[in-house]
Amino acid sequence: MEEEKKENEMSIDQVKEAELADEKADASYTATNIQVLEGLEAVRKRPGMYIATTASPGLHHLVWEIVDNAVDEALAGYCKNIHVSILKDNVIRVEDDGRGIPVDTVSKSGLSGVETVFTILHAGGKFGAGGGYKVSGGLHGVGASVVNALSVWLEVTVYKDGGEYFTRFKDGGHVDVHLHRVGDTTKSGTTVVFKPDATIFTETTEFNYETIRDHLRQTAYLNKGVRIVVRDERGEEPIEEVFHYNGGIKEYVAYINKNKTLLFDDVIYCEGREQVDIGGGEKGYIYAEIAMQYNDGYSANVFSFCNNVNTHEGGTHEEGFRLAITRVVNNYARENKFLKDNEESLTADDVREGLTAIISVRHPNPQYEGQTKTKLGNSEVRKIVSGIVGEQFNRFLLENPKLARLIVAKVLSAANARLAARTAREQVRRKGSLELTTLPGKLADCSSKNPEECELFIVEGNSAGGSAKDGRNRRTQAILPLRGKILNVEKTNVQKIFNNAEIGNIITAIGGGISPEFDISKIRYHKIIIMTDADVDGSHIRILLLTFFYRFMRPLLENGYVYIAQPPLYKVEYHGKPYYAYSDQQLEVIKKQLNLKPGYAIQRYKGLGEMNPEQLKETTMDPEIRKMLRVNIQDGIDAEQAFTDLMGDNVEPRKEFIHKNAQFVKNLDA
Ligand code: 1YM
Repeated sequence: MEEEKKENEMSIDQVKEAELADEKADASYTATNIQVLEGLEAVRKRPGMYIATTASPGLHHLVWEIVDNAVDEALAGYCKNIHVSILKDNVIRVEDDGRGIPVDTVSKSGLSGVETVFTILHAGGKFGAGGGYKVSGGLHGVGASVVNALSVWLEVTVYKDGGEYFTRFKDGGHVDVHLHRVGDTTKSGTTVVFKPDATIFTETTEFNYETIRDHLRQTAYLNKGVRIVVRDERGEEPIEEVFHYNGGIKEYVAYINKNKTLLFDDVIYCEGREQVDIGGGEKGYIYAEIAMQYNDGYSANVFSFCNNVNTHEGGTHEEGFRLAITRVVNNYARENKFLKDNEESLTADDVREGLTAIISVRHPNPQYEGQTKTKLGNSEVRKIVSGIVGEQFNRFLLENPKLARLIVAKVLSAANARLAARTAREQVRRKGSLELTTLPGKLADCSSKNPEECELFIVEGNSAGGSAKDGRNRRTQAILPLRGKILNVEKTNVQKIFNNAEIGNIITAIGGGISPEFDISKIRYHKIIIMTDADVDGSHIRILLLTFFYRFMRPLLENGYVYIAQPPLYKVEYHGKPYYAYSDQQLEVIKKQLNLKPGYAIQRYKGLGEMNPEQLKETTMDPEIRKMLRVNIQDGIDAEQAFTDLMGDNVEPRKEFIHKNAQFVKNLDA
């Protein structure tokens, strides 16, 4: 009524003006609409440009994208709870209790805020003046519109200022139901529900609960105070887990170290922020927080993040951290006469030994470099992190002299081990066995010198080694037999590791040295294949080798160069022809197919040594026929825990791991 009256009272000019404005809005709306559909169509045509892969990681990327918007709302201080559910039929629902995405019309696009966010590429949170602090994820951060473009349908419900609003898109972002007010509410927040498009994600549209859970656990650790509930409703009984850490990365470090023996209980925590120009005359803040804790082990575990994205390749934040801890410990050690004037300074690696640390920065304009674009490049970050850690870590040492002494003693012992290892290495080198030109006598090398086509089989036992040598392709396949167990590097210092002959052979054969100097460009094989028996000893040797690679040649694992051979468990001979089974299930299938009577003789391979060269070749080594497992470490932190659990001092986590891995105990020999 009110409106009508007003319109009646408008002057002709006013009416004309209003009509003109409407037309303009219509035109802008139509223009936007065309742009929108072109934009979203581009995403559908080349999804790889936006989400890198349409395989399983890309599918999960959609979830991170929507969750990131909710997390940003939490970082801005408006949202406390985020619920992420996998619904039946692999539909995802993400809910938050923030302000709700704006529902008003955005002048530039002529669309509501919600429609803008979900249909315009890179709309992000930047439209409208004076938006809050908004970081772009970089690796993620492609925006909710990309999720919409790659979904068969997507629904958004916004609860805001007393109203509930709803909109729906279908077929890759076409508006199905325009944003409209559904009714009243007292709630506040945003709910997004979507179903990924199977014509885009051709490999799989099946979400992995563990992947989502692990990612969200990490997100909760990195954003203290945010409560994240993850739920899987696909099974008969729903699964639900809650992640909520008021201690943030301090708790994260303690969690990573939970099965390790600590040097002392305290987690050292540093934080700070600095204002920077972010262009366009606007100012933003760079925040940095660092948590660290020493354990009594020998490895360094430093994990870094920028805007909640794991910077696997490190970068300026890690450099600043390393500079600062090295400087602080050296100064402290010298001033307190733990290090004499004539003694060599402690190195960054000495200071990092046994250190678990998380570095988390937030940057309004991050630059990523490196092969996988996971290396932070912004140079100003180096000084900021170094300044924060330099001052606050130093203060910690001054305020806690007892703990400072423990740290210095630990670092000094690392330095001593390094010096001893250097001497040992020089001795070994003089003897000739570690020299890269002198390959181990036990190695049957291949003739090709092109690493890309070369394979190194590390084989358990001399007899299997002999069969492997005879059954191999001499041009591309090299064999290194191992005698017995190799050293558990998790419980040994560097010096002993160097003096171990089996390890020395592996290092020399592979040819890239070991960390910190490991050089992947020098390795002689791009496939390192662990071939052990299918029994408990074999599993043990395998895990020892993997631990060694993880600690000393990690890039091998990161690049996916390490494989596990899959020898058969059974051989069935039928009318003179061999049939091989690689699992118990497969054996049952073969028995059925061949219609074997019970009691038919079936050979159970106890070890690789029982196979003759021809059999070993045709079941396990021939690239045309064989099946191998590729070892990959997707998440460094989970791998770190798995190795500590398996190889560390505590027995309980090891037992638990073995219980969880039925495969491992199933092959227990009587
Ligand atoms: C389940 C997903 O997207 N929540 C969400 C998103 C936004 C806001 C609140 C928000 C942001 C701002 C102001 C701002 C976004 N808004 C925009 C844009 N959850 C989810 N919650 N008011 C509300 O950044 O200024 C983009 S994301 F651009 F519309 F402001």
